[in-house]
Amino acid sequence: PPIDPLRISFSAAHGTMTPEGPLLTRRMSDVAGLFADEDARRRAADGDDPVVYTVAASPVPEAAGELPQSLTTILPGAVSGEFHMTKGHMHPDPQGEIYLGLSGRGGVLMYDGTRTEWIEMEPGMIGYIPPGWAHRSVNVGDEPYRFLAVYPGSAGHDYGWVVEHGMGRRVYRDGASYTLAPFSAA
Ligand code: S6P
Ligand code: ZN
Repeated sequence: PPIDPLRISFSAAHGTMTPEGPLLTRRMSDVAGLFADEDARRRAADGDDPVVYTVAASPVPEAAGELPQSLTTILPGAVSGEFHMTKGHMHPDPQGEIYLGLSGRGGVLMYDGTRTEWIEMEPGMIGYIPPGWAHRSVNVGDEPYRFLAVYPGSAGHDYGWVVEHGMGRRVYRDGASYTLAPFSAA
């Protein structure tokens, strides 16, 4: 059954949602194969194993008809120059999603198997992800990058698609900015 109406607060400063649902933490040891330089990723995992990103969620369930929300925080950093990012996924039930930038500087990399799109994100900006586009978020700044996601509860998450097809590009530090390089397998 659908849940009751909810009033939810979220913090752009802390990356929290209240009331809160499950909290996910992805450390360097959780993202094998994500960065092009897998040896450097493993060294970081075997070292202080830094957090790459966290995902806080509201209690709205991932169920048909509902509109769950989550708040992702990508910590600043890079692996051999490749900026911290989320694993990235495709919605197996092709449905759109919106991202609202809350703090920091980042972007959404999207890939439909042929075309790549990059949308720069900053506080107050909406990034729209159409159905059929895999999406990955990247922190290109030097402070936490945070965004709120709102997505259909029946969309699902297919991580294997990205492992198989890649994301079209990789995002590297380039001086004080960034550059998009052709995708290379890890
Ligand atoms: C869900 C939405 C986000 C991501 C989150 C983590 O549809 O796109 O909440 O789940 O940014 O990324 P990922 O790729 O590890 O799920
Ligand atoms: Zn998604």
